[in-house]
Parts: sequence; C-alpha cells; structure tokens
Amino acid sequence: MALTAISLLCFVALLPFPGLGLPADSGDLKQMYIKVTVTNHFANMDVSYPTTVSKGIPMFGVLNHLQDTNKSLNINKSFGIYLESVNGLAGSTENRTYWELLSKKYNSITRLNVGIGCYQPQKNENFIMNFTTWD
Ligand code: B12
Repeated sequence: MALTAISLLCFVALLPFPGLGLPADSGDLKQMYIKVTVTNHFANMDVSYPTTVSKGIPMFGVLNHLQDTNKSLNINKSFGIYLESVNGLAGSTENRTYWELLSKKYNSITRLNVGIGCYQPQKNENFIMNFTTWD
C-alpha cells in the first residue's frame, strides 16, 4: 500500500513533464532512439519495437506512445505504475509469474529497481519486458 502511494506520487510528479506520452514529433524536445523488447521464453517469443521518443520521458509514456502507434503491442497497467499484462498475457500470483523489467545497455542487462511510472530510459537503451516466474 505504501509502495503504491510512493509510486503514485512519482507518477504524479512526472505528469507535468512536457513530452509525457506524446509522439516523438510533438514539439522541439530532444529526441532519442530506444528499443522496447517483449520476451517470453515459455512461448519462445522475442519481439522488438524500435522507436524514437522525447528525452527524459518516463517508461509508461514510451509504452503508451508505442501502444497508440503500434497495433501489435498492447499493455495493461494498474494506475500506470505496475505492468500487469503485455499483449493479453497477465502475470499471476497463483502461477507466480510476472513481467520483469530489464534494461540492456552496452550488452549488459540489469534488473530495474523501480517500476514503469518512475523509470526514465536512456538513449540507445533496450528496455525489456520479460515474462518470468519468481521463487
Ligand atoms: C514480493 C515483491 C514482488 C513480487 C510481487 C508478487 C506478489 N504477488 O506477491 C514480484 C516478483 C511480482 C515483484 C515484481 C517487481 N518488483 Co517488487 N517487490 C516485492 C517485495 C519484495 C514485497 C512486496 C510485498 O509483498 N509487500 C507486502 C504486501 C502486503 O504489500 P502490497 O503493497 O500489497 O504489495 C504489493 C506491491 O508491493 C506489489 N508490487 C511488487 N513489486 C512492485 C513494484 C512496483 C513498481 C509496484 C508499483 C508494485 C509492486 O506487489 C505486492 C503484492 O501484490 C517488495 C520489497 C518490500 N519489502 O516491500 C519489492 C518491491 C516493491 N518491488 C520493486 C520492484 C522494482 C519490482 C519490479 C519493477 C522489478 C523488476 N525490475 O521487474 C517488478 C514489477 C514489474 C512490473 N511488472 O511492473 C521495488 C519497488 C521500488 C519502487 N519504489 O518502485 C521494491 C520496493 C523492491 C526494491 N527495493 O527494489 N515484486
């Protein structure tokens, strides 16, 4: 509950950001290239969505923009901060599955320590949504 409140605060704090969720060509904000990848090793799936977005945009804005412009990507979030499902596949407490958030830069993969509401991707980053299990 406390986390949800903190994440919501983060989400709200980012709302005034001028490029939030807007297409890459809306205004003269600096643009950057990033790649969003959806992986699911249970289904042998690995799909990438290259895109250009405004620098400093939070990840949920990038995902909203991608979803609006790409018919093959569909995501679902709770309050814009916890990524519940991607392309119709939701994590499940019963099956202990979830969409893990990873970042690949210079061939090194790290697990994010914040959710999509707070995370701001960087230039040339590969943001990965990986369907997996927890112990
Ligand atoms: C268990 C846990 C998980 C489990 C939850 C499964 C479950 N149904 O129990 C799983 C493995 C799914 C998980 C995933 C993630 N988690 Co987590 N998780 C925790 C942990 C260890 C305990 C939460 C808990 O059970 N609290 C007790 C219950 C009673 O309170 P609750 O509010 O109902 O808990 C819910 C929320 O915490 C929610 N939740 C869990 N993780 C996250 C992350 C975000 C960003 C949000 C909005 C909600 C959320 O799931 C809980 C159960 O429903 C906390 C650390 C901690 N000690 O609090 C980290 C923690 C909450 N998780 C964190 C993170 C970063 C993530 C991930 C983004 C990691 C990643 N890179 O993939 C992902 C979320 C990805 C996504 N799809 O959006 C961070 C959040 C930091 C922040 N301020 O944003 C924490 C604080 C750990 C940390 N210090 O890094 N997590």
